[in-house]
Amino acid sequence: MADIKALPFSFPLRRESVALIVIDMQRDFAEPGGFGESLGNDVSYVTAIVSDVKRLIEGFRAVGLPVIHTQECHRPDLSDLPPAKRNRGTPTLRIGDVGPMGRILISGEPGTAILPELAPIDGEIVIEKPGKGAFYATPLGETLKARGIEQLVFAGVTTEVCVQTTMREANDRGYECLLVEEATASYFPEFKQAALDMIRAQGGIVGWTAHLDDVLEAID
Ligand code: TIU
Repeated sequence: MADIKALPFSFPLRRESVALIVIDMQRDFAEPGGFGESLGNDVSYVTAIVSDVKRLIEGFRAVGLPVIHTQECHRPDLSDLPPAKRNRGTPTLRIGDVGPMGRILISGEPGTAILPELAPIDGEIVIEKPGKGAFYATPLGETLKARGIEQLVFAGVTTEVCVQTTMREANDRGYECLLVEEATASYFPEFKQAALDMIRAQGGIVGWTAHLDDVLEAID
C-alpha cells in the first residue's frame, strides 16, 4: 500500500482507516424508465462507468478493504420525502409514482436496487438515504466512527449531485476524501468536469481526485 497519485497532490493512504463508498449506482439512475430518465436525462452516461466502478469495487474487495454502498430512496409511506423534493420540477414520474421498475426511488422496489453487476456482497454496509448527501438522516457517521474509517474513496452518481454533496458533508466532518474520475458520472459531462475541478481547487478544498489505475495500484 502506497500514497495514491492524485490531484492536487498525492493522497496519504492509510490501510487501517480507508473505505470505498459507492454512491447510488441504482437502476433508477442507470436504466430507462427510472428516476434519472424521468427528469429528462440520458442514462447512458451512467451505464458507461459501470465496468470501471466494478473494477474499483473488486480491487477493494481483493485486498480486504471495506466497501460501502448507498441508495437514494424513501419509505413507502413517503414520510421521509419532503414535499419540496417530491414537487420539484416537471418530471414525467415523481418519487413514489409507479413506473416500469416499480415505485420511483422507494425502498425495496426493483428500480431502487443497486445494479446487479455492482451489488453488495455479504458483510458490506448499505446505507439508504433520503437526501442527496449520505450523512443526512442516516447512520453513516456512526457506522464509520465505529469502524475507525477516516478516509473515503468515492465512486458513483451523479458527480455534482449526490457524490459531491456527500463529499462535502464528509469533508466538513473531518474525513479525507478522494474521488475516482473514471468511476463517477454526471448526466452533464461539463458538470462532472466542473465538479472535479472545484473539489481539488484551492489545495484540495473538498478533497482529492485520482485516476482508477493509480488507485488500484496504490491499494494493491
Ligand atoms: N438527478 C441527479 O443528477 N441526481 C440525483 O437525483 N441523485 C443522485 O445524484 N444520486
